[in-house]
Amino acid sequence: MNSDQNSGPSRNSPDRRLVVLLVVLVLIIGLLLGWLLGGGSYKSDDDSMTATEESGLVEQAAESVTTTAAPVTTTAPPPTTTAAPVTTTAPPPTTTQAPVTTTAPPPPPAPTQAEAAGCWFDAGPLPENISLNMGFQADLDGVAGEEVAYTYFNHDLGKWVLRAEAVDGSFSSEWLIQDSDMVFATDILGVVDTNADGLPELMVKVGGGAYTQSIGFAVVRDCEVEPTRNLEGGVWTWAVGASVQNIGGFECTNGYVRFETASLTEASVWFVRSYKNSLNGIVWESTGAAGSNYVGETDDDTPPFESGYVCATLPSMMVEVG
Ligand SMILES: [Ca+2]
Ligand SMILES: [Ca+2]
Repeated sequence: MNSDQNSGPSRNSPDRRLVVLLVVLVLIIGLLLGWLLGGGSYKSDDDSMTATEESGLVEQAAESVTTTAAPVTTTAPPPTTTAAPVTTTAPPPTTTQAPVTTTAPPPPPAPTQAEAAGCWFDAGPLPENISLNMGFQADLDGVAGEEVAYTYFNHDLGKWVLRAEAVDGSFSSEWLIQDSDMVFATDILGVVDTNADGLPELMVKVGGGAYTQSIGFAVVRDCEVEPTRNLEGGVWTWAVGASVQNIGGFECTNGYVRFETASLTEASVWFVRSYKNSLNGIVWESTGAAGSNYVGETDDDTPPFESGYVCATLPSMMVEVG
């Protein structure tokens, strides 16, 4: 039995081994073919993966670049938003100017010059038989608006009159110049400020003789025009001019007026009198300074001063009146 069992396989062994060898060869060839074909596909997969990975990195890099650039554009807007408030703050001035024009109309009831000055005076209408001189218009009392002062000759009275009126007609006042006459026309010579108090005086020619003119000063205060006076209460006038034996004049300076007069004596020298006077209210007073008054004589017949007057005038406007 053992021999049969052993002889069987030994008899068929060459064929079986050939078959096994062929099967092994087929398997090996199949494996080789499979490896060759499969290796190419792996390599291409790897390449595609790396390629997609690289492209992915490029895209991420590109995105990171754009996302980092974006903050720059987001930080730029703030300046434009801060610039806008400047344009919004500009309009307010135009809106605040508008109220001024709307508040301007309401206060039209302005007081008259007399009401503003707290006084009242009415000289009445001008007489009919008169001759008028030109008027001087300025703020003569230092209150409210301007006043006009002028002289006129009243033919019925044979006298000159100094008249002052508020421009708005709320007050008027007159001074009858007693020393005036028809021969020498009375005129306002100018608006001055002899005492440097800011309030004007009217320098007025109130009379005259052959070689001289008589000059006085008047003021407009409390709605009235009135002459200035000496300490005794008389109307202050000063003779200005020159004759053979007399000269007179004055000079306004430093808030006072130096009035001078001189007469030629029989000894052929000039007897001189000089007064430094300052207007206090409507009264002329000595300045009180040492040497304010001077009385003396010259050494010879040379005149001690020039006749006439020097007094700076304030701005005023010449106007037609009546
Ligand atoms: Ca006035
Ligand atoms: Ca004055």
